[in-house]
Amino acid sequence: MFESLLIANRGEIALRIVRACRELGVRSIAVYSDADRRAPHVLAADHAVRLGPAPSAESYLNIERLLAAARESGAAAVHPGYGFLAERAAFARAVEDAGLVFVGPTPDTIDAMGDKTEARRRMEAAGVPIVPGVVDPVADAAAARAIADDLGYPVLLKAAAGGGGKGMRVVEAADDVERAFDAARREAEAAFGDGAVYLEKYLAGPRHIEIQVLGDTHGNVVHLGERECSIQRRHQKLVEEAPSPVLSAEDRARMGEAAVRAARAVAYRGAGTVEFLYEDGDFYFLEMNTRIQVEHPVTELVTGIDLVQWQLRVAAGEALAFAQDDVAFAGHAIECRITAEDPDRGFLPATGKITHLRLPAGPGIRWDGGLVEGQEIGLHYDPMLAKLIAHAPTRPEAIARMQRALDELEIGGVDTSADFHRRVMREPDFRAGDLSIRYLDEHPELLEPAPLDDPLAVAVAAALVEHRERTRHRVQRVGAKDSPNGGSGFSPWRRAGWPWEDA
Ligand code: MV4
Repeated sequence: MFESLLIANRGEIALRIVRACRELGVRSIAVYSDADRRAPHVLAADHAVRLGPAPSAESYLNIERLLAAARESGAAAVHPGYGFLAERAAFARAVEDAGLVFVGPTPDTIDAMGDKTEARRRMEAAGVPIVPGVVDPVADAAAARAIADDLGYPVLLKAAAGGGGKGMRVVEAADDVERAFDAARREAEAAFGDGAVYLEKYLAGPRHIEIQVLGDTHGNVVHLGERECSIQRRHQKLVEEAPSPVLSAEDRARMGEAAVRAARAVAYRGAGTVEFLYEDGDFYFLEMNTRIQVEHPVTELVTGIDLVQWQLRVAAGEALAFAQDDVAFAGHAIECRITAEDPDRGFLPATGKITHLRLPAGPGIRWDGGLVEGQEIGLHYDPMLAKLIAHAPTRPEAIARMQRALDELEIGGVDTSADFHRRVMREPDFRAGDLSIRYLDEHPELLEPAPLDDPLAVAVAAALVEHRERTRHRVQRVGAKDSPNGGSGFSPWRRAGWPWEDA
């Protein structure tokens, strides 16, 4: 194992990687921007290096600064986490050129999967099912029209340099191809500096099911089963689970084998994810993510395999200690992403200081987060604050456990998505496992506060409001300036006193 690791990331994933370092006896080196000077990942690491000002471009995305930090701190390896530079081949190359180990696949693998048409070409050659369509960029609108006529409508135009849903356009009818093609080309050019566009048959309501793979440098590749990630909003996943509520053991084996073929086709090293669209027992390769993913904990909980630890072991040249037949699945795990966003206002990003924090604990609960009281949540970085993961023998038990944990969770001072997750856990289609990528379109009620429709709850609420009105003078005696809520007298986490108690 290498002696030290620079973690080129922040927040919960940086902390997750620090924990893996601790268990392996690797010295952990955090990096931070001015906004993160006292962030939990900085305090947790063995050593920390300042990168620069808060904006990502001047800190977590600054390759020069990161390499300088690695040099200064004597790092032997670099872990990119997810987001930021995790899937930039140029970063992986720069790390290796500096004589350091990059914890991830080779730059060539990242390049091959980053180009979506190249990826489709390779997958087709490897016998991995791809969505019907082309494997080369389309030359012009006329060519697009001919291909689309042939495939049948609707079709989907995608940017070859895209991914993650950026620069996609659905085309419903032949007359719309030309306009959509020109728009997609312009959008791709503006977003990626590369106007190449290709097209696929558009699937209307599939599930998003992805397979975790793990490869080493000795030619071993295994898959660790699937994650169902259908519940998402604007390509941001919100809830993930393992296993999928619909996959049979045969489906799992077929998709797993396809994912292993996909990984072998690009000589995959480390932890990666092969994304599929799944509809009625058929599945199609979508993209491969060449990084550790946010939702990796659900796979860790059902397989008992520490993915981040294995990323480090593989990067250090170790061979996988288990074969496909050794991978066993136990129970069901669900992850809710807790973000600083207000689900009642279109997931508007929320800011503020964490004034109160109570974290869930107890059987089968895992909290992957880097949150502390007093922390300022700003707008510089991704709004994801933490992940709450529940593991139990069955899916209904995992849901009940997640509900119990969400009820224990208290975050004061910043709006979060936790209420949204409470609604999802109660929603009948979710509970039935009836999911698709259209889930939130089909459940707009989840994006509004739950109606207060229980007569008893309404009566209690009215009584409390009445009480508060009558005792306003008492509340106002409390030092308004010191109050975390600016002196409104109300805090959900601070008992203001019940009507039957003396103030
Ligand atoms: C599709 C599709 C339907 N048909 N491709 C969205 C992100 C990018 N990874 C590919 N995406 C899609 N590709 C065909 N041929 C629907 C989506 C899609 C989607 C996929 C996975 C998870 C959520 C999604 C939400 C909207 C659209």
